[in-house]
Amino acid sequence: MSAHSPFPADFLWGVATSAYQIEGSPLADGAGPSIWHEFAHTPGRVHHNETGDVACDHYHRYRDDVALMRELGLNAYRFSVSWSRALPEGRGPINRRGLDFYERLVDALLKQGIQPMLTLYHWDLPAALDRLGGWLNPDSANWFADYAQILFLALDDRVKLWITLNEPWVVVNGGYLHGALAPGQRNPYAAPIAAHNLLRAHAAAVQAYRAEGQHQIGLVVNLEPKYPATETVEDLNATIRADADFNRHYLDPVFLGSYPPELAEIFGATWPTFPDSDLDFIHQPLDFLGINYYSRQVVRHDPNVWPLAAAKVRQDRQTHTGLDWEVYPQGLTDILEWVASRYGSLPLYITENGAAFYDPPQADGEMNDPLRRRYLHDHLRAALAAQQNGVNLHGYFAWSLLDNFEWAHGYSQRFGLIHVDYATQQRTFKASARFYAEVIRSHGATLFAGNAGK
Ligand code: IFM
Repeated sequence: MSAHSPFPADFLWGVATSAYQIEGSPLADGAGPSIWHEFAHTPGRVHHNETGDVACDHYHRYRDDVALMRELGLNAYRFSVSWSRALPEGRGPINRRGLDFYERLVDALLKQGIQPMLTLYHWDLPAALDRLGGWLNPDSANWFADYAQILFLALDDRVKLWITLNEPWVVVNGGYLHGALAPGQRNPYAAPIAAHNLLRAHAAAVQAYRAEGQHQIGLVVNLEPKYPATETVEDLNATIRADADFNRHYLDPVFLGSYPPELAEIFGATWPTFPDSDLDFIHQPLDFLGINYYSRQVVRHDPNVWPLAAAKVRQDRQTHTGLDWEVYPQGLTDILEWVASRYGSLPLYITENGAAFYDPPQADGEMNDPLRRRYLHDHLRAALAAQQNGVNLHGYFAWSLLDNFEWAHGYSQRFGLIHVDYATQQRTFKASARFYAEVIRSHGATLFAGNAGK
């Protein structure tokens, strides 16, 4: 680290994607359907009834996409494995051709000097397991550990960074509490149970890794600092509830061995009692934690919002992204410092950070996306500020390499550093991609150039 190169020499510079969002061909080569395949094919669930059937056709174009990563100068790439490609029924017979795709991808990455970071679960549960109750079935922890073990055996000789789950809060909140995401349940009784089984599944995979694996395993959560709208007791308490629900529901059990007490208040009669032995099992040391950061929330008390009795106060004077998320880089510094102070100094990665903005077409074929470029600049500076305050930060992964399938929003929201023309599958670097490449090339020094944030 020097004045010109503020990031450590072994810092990981990456981008992140997930299987269903980019691969396309979800049923190719013997794969089984996932809950996202079925959800997207249910009319009315996704914007314009769009699906991941083609997406970015990464399943066929992965070599070209790895070449783009190389052009960006990345030294790391975070992707997820589709469980139902490896195990079409979620358990039972292995589909070798499905696994082969990930072997080829990992080999292509390594050949270009790009370190793979592999997520085992990024929301696409095999549909066959959902028919058995999905994450509500207590056996789900064993199903997941068995699947994880198959991946460890296949790839731990080449993959050194493993992630169990991506964003369990979203899986539960979208999939089991409010129903906007697959599998589309709206059930306050289901949500705490699904959350608990996800945590048990995470722990079971970590335990299996300790027996089989040679490298590192961690968890990825999405975090969002919560700030009170006013200093009234009502708003302060609402903020604490929102923080417990969003930021501590998964991290407290993993790192402290207990659920935040506010959850019982939030879920009321639908909050079950969980055995202490489960919490002991969930409370296992991790090698690192991945944090996905996009925005913050200013919170006020609102009894009409179920079940939190807390509402977001829109900050109208601030820039908002296409998804109406406030752009707030300071929140990244705050949340990294909060994690380090509450849970200790384990290695942290920013495993996702990015913004959906409308990118107007340009006559000359150049894609100019000043808001995304600015977002990237300001958040990298915010990450560095936390690191300089002592946070043990090891890498940054921009979301996302390519424009892709943004879940219930279909293709209407573009997060890519690289633009995708879905009619032709042509990829075009946006200005933000060129900026990120320059940040990587200069090892961060360019973030401090006079006009870097413009
Ligand atoms: O696209 C998602 C990703 O799958 C998980 N984290 C947030 C991203 C943007 O919404």
